[in-house]
Amino acid sequence: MNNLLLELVSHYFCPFVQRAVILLHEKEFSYQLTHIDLANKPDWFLDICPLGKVPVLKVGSEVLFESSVICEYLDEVTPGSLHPQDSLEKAKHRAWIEFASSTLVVMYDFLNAPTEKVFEQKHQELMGKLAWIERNLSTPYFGGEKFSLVDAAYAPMFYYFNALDKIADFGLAKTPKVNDWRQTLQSHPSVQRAYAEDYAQKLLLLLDQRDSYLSQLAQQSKSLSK
Ligand SMILES: N[C@@H](CCC(=O)N[C@@H](CS)C(=O)NCC(=O)O)C(=O)O
Repeated sequence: MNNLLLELVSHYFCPFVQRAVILLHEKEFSYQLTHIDLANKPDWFLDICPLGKVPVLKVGSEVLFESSVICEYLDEVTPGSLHPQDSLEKAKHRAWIEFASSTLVVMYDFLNAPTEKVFEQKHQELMGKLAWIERNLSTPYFGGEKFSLVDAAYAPMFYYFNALDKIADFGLAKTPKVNDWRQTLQSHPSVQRAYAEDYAQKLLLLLDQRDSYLSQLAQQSKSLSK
């Protein structure tokens, strides 16, 4: 089944794309990666994707969109499900995947907050999300001993943490179980393979170019370290 003809339409910095990349590695697919410019979406992409968002997975001539749908599909067509068998547990995992998506949106708003006030608001929101995760997390993985689709959904959030740690201490390690989970996921093989070595550095460069409160903090931390 892993010899499907797969093409993932991607954007380098998109955490939703990274979920799909993690699954592709976890389930040992070979695939082609096509990066697009989201500021200037090509017509062929707009013609196949009703939401105009990445990731899109082309399976032969078929098109899938929405990261959680793509991840479930990749899981289902290969042996060894990354979802719990029990229906209630599976439903709970799906709910926490939704929560991961809402956390990524807050994270994006935090990274791009234009003013200190918005930045502080988003920081509080993010810490609130982490507290919810802390209370519902098993270890070492989200559901216990086994890597699951929930883990793939959250792992890209920690890629962001790596870049933020280079700017300042934002208290991201204050939730101890989340912190341990972060370490577990970052040494999980498919998560490591999906994470480009230079990702944090490139993300910092991108954030630097934005007119955001975080970019001001990044400038300050650079001048302090000189
Ligand atoms: N719910 C979607 C979210 C995907 C998403 O927000 N992708 C962003 C990039 S990270 C995008 O393509 N944005 C382009 C746009 O909104 O025009 C999923 O899980 O796949």
